Amino acid sequence: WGVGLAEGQAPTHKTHPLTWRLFHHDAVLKLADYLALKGFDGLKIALSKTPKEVGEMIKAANVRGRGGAGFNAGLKWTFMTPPDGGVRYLVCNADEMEPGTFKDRLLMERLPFQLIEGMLISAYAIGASAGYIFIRGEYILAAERLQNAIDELLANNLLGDNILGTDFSFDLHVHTGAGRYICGEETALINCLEGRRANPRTKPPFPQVSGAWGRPTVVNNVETLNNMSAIMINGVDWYLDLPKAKGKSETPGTKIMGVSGRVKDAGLWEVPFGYTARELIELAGGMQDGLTLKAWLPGGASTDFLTASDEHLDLVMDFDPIMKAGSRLGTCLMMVVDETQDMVSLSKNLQQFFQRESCGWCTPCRDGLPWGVKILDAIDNGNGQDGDIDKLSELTRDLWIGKTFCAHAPGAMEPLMSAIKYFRPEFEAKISQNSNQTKGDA
Ligand code: L3W
Repeated sequence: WGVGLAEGQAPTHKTHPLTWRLFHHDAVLKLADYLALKGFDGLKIALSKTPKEVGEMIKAANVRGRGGAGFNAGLKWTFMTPPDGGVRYLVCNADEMEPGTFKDRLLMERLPFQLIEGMLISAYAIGASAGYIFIRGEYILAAERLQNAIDELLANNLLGDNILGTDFSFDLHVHTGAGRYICGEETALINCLEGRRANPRTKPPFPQVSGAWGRPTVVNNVETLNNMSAIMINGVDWYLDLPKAKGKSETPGTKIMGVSGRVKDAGLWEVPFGYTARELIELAGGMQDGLTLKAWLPGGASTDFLTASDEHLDLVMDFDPIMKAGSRLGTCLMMVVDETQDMVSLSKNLQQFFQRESCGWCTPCRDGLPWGVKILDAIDNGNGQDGDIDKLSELTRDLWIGKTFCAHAPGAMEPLMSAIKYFRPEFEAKISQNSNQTKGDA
């Protein structure tokens, strides 16, 4: 966890606010251990302020949402409709199903109290009296550890009624999902939480106005919520200054970044914003012996392929630079592709995933994604036709933002569009292998 530190220097709550406790314990699973490492100091500071003051701090800190979209969490909180005496909810989005992404799992399995403390601070700020951790069903260990932490906190007046003797009360529940990628979309998540079919809802109204059971609801990602305690303890200016350690970004805070694929040492690192893609791959020990980097996805399957060019490898892994290069940052867990991997079958694999995970609610997504798979499968199996690449390109336009109900299909089109853009000769080569072309009638 000591990335960016001089030799012998230990990570602290100031240098590595998300993971420094793991320098002391492999996992912090007992309340006593968490309390000994500044546990709930952030909550105590928050409770000494008004909810409005806490909300203003988080908004000023510009904690950009870590689930993929990068929306300012504190600003999102301000969209809650004013209290009317009814219940308001805080939901933690722990449905981490983005391919290649496993940062929230680490935080929940090893630091369950830190997430709950972040939720308590956030719930206090937005006036929520009940909360849910919506966690993907496969994360069995994380769900167990969160439930154990909740039980211990309830027994110690750190959850439930009149927390620490104040007027603030908060009930928290762990809700396991049944395995649907679309539940990561906040309104599909809310439908699922209510026991309905998990398809997205129309936005607006946003959940902050009408969310779970029609009540004002904030949905924040696990990693986002993990930032709250450290901001209370160290202050907003400290958070804003964190990227100065690298000097290449103005996005506040640190981020759990990672690399998977055929690198020597795949994994996760907490670093300040400002690391380049090249530096992240170096942290992962570089490519495995004998392999050369060909392409990479910045953060999950629903981002765009970028290449091994210096222009792309020197990009700072940050929301705006990656967006300018044509992709979204996504979860910032890179997936690398080497020269031995075939972009057609890789694209097919990704599209099969998105097709399977479509909720089927809107026609373009439900019917369009299988078309993409069918064409890619034909090309991959030597049955490609002249014109197939044009058809795939047309599909990427037909399934783009504004033409589908939610971001699922447009997200699916990102890796496909960019694979064609940068690796078109690989598609053409496979099509030309088909000796049975029905020219002009594909
Ligand atoms: C009020 C406005 N609120 C935006 C809020 C909105 C949401 C957040 C981001 O996901 C990618 C997608 C997947 N008034 C607002 C507003 N908000 N404008 O800000 O919103 P948006 O629309 O930019 O993004 P999105 O559609 O929620 C975009 C990925 O994120 N995704 C997320 C998955 C996350 C997890 C996880 O955290 N475990 O699975 C799901 O679709 O890649 O392309 O809160 O309410 N005018």
